[in-house]
Amino acid sequence: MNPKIRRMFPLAAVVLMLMACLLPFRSAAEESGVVQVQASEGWQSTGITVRAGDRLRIRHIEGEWSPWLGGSYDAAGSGGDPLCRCNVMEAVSHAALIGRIGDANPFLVGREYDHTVSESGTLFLRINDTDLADNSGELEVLVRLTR
Ligand SMILES: [Ca+2]
Repeated sequence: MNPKIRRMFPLAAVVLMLMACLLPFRSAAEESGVVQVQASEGWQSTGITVRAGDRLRIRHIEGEWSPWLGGSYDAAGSGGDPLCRCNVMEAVSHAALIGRIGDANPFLVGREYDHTVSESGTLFLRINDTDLADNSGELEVLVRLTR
């Protein structure tokens, strides 16, 4: 073996061992945050950036909201006519929690969401209701990202 290479070998071995140790932690990197979603506002940025291939988990942990005066519902929404023109997402429970990544199509979150996403961008959340003027309340939501 060339003496120069022989001298480099222990250093290279140490670097490789360090990389092997760090690799499992890199692949299981997790980011999480608690986000408030207001019933009376449209798409709200969570400030969380999602990348295609990430496992995205969203869970309603506290609070209630209403799409009209006097109601009280959780992230599953009020049910009702899923084809009502008052919905942002058709065929989804009125007042359910819904999400969107960047400019992609919205998806139902409900009480719990757990999927590997295929889009990249900022995660937005809102209530499934187009008429925000008579809404009240807010949901507290835990967002967890694993990449
Ligand atoms: Ca409303």
